[in-house]
Amino acid sequence: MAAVQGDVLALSGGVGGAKLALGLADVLAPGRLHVLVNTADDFRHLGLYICPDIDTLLYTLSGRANSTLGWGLEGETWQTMSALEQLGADAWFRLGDRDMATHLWRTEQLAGGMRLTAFTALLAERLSVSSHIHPMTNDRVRTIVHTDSGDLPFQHYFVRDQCKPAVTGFSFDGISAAHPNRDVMRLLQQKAFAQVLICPSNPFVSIDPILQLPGLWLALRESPAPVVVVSPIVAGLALKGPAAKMMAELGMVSSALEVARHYSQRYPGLMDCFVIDESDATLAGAIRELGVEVAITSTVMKSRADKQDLARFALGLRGS
Ligand code: FO1
Repeated sequence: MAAVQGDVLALSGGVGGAKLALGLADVLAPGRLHVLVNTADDFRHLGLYICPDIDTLLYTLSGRANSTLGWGLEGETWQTMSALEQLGADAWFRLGDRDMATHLWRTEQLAGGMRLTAFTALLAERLSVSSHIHPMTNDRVRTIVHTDSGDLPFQHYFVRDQCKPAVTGFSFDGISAAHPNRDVMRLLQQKAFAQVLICPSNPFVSIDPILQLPGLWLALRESPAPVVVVSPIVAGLALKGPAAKMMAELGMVSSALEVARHYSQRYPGLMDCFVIDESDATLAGAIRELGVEVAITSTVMKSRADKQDLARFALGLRGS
């Protein structure tokens, strides 16, 4: 399979996206993968500046991620959390004792004026991650989840309330004034990428916040690189997280076809190829009617080899 020549840009958020990013990092030469990461899940908690999608990606790419949880560190201890609980302090957002070092150091560096992009590059280097990890913006963008019991900051919805409230919509506070990552915009203008990959992350709360940054999705569409999307929904289910539940609550059928429709309606002309799982092969015709090429393979990533196989498959696609 002709491997793609040049650098690759992946858009990712959450645990699902990090899995494909790991497969891509494994099959590409060091330094050829760039990952544009969602930061709209970031929040200040216990006085700490927390960036869950950046940390999940860095821990995954550096082989440190907690394999059971998908987030946080392997072999973690929770002494600080249990001490906070004993004090009656907020302990619903689980910060492991070793993970705490990342939050403490980032909070200190950003308070000293370092930008998130610079700190993320420093952290990647300290974790020996050779891929380029680009926070989607240095500006403050925060996902608000609109539910039938009111508006919730993302982590309150996702962790504190365990995704239980029924969603009615999403908004990204601050996004209209935010600038997309300048390095990535420059690389797009320089036509540095041979392919753009949208990872199987939650379309609403991981990918939309990135694509809706002013000027970004149009820059992706104008770039010569084919844009390949890997469906986060397989046989009507999200493999991790609340995407299928959100779709049902938004009145959408939770299917790969509806994800393709969501992206093609919001970002017309962006997608060149949509990758679906073999179990969804019957949806291919309807997706092609959206004007998108369809590629079919096994998209369920259980083993490391699965991640590498899916990465190789996606990199071999050129789109229409
Ligand atoms: N997710 C949870 O479901 N429960 C947690 O207690 C939790 C803690 C946590 C700490 C650090 C971190 O980087 C991620 C953490 N996550 C937790 C995951 C996080 O909420 C999500 O991965 C993203 O925000 C959405 O993908």
